[in-house]
Amino acid sequence: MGTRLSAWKYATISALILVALISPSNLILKKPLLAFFSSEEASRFHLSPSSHSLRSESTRTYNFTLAEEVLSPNGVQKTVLTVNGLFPGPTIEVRSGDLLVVNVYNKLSEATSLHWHGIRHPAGNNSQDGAAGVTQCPIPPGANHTYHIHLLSEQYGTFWYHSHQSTQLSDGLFGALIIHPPASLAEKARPHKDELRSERSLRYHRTSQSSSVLDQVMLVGDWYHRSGKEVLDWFQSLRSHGNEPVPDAILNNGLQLFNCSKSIAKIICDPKQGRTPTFRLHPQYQNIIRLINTGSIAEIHISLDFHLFRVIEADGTQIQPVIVKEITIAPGQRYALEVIRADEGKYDGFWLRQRVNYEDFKYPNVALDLESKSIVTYGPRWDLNLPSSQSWSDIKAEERLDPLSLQPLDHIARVLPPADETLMMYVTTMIRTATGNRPFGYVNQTTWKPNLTNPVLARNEFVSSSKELIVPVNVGNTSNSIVLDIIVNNLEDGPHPFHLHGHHFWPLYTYEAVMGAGSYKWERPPTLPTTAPALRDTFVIPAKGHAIFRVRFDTPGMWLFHCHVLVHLQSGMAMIFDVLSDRIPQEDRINAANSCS
Ligand SMILES: [Cu+2]
Repeated sequence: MGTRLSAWKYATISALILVALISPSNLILKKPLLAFFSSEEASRFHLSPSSHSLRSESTRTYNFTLAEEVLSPNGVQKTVLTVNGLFPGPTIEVRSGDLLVVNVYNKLSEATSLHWHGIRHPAGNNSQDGAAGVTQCPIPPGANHTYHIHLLSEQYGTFWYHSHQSTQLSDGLFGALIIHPPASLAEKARPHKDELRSERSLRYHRTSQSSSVLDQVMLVGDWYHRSGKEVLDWFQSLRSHGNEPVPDAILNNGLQLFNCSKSIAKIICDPKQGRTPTFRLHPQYQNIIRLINTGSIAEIHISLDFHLFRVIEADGTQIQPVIVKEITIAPGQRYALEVIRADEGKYDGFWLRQRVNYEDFKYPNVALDLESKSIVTYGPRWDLNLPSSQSWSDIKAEERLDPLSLQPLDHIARVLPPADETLMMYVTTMIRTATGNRPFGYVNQTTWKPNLTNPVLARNEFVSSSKELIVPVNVGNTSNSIVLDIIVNNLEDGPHPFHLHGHHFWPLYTYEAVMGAGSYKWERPPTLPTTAPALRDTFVIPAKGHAIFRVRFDTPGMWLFHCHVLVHLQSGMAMIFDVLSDRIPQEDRINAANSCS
């Protein structure tokens, strides 16, 4: 009785707050959710757009204590890296133009660093990028380090933070970072009325045309029961024969239910500690999900029974919405989507399917459920039976998200500048006798090994070596930027999701060979688009093929470009763009050097 009374009280108070906040331009509201979700259910993965869109730019400070804790996210015990006792880490919510200050206290037993994935730092802030060995020394155990992240006034969307040191990402050191647009931009980002009208003519319904939004985050990614170090050691041992380690599970927001009897490896497993991830949607609201692939290797296909996805954002770029039944998301990538119900109200709960490709793995792992699931419901979750919904059985090619076809929402952003120069690269993993028959990742015959005591940015000279490929990117005296076409050839039979730090790029073209090698041929250049596709910061280079990315480099600094597959990065598949290094302010370089003392 007491709980119910206080719920009513909350509802009344929030209604009053609402009345105070509502003006015709303030369309994004979330306060009533206090009444919709019980306090137990209201989650740290639920976002509060209005708390940020409606305020002015300010300094937002987060204090992060990193620690090692033995947890059982899916019932299987593992030493997990937590932030303030949480796995995944707390959700950071800010707005465009904020100064985000993160005080990190490293209580881990090893050094660490945090990278703000997808964030475009203004000039002079390369040292805040968090790439250990490139822009800073890692933060030693027991030490503090403060990041000052100046968010650009035009950047907003779905981002994340994660460790950029060693294998800590695969042990759980990550969290969501959401930048809300100010109300003026939020208005612009909403779909055009024409688009909504044409959607309504389709044979499904958005539950309402409500202007209220339920906005939540899903951190979906693969999970190893072993520690990241054991996984990497195995990959780099003679035993792996260069085969990538197959994960054991897919977690959603740090949860899953594991069938303990399925593991042939030695594990400590208690099924009572695992839980099927469950998400509640609001039947009257616009339901937005921000998907982030936080995994170490697997691309994940995501679909929701009897629902369509209206994808509105990719890697922080607002896109012309596309409606699909299935999304494939690679490690590091993000998509924001609106969930649209397409059944006749027959079901209470639905399966969200998180499928991985068996073909992506070179040996079987019986522990891995190839179609791990979460539950999505519109009702309270405590009286829920397991969903009886069926999967989409007839997903056609055009009903899957085609990442190359995504168009920016902003018409001005559709202008594609021509390339000033073209750069060719080759990436692969190789087993060579010179490296003791152990696999290493390569970019153009170099295998990256971060120098953890003398980061690149802190040096007097930026010179390439076999362990650090540093490619200078310079512009003429009269310009502040240069546009490069980067052709990345993938010499092996597995894909590589590549991530560029500090810049976004236009993915112009990809090619995957059916047989043999699929490297770029100068004599037969493909036809490239003439208008700009949506800017990305992470994109898959297909197996035995190549990709062409166009980048406008405009921010001075040492920016890493690397594969986001953990064992590929950790065994060397990375290189550095030395962008306009003569314009890097001394203070930025001193910051990098000071991180080492
Ligand atoms: Cu890779």
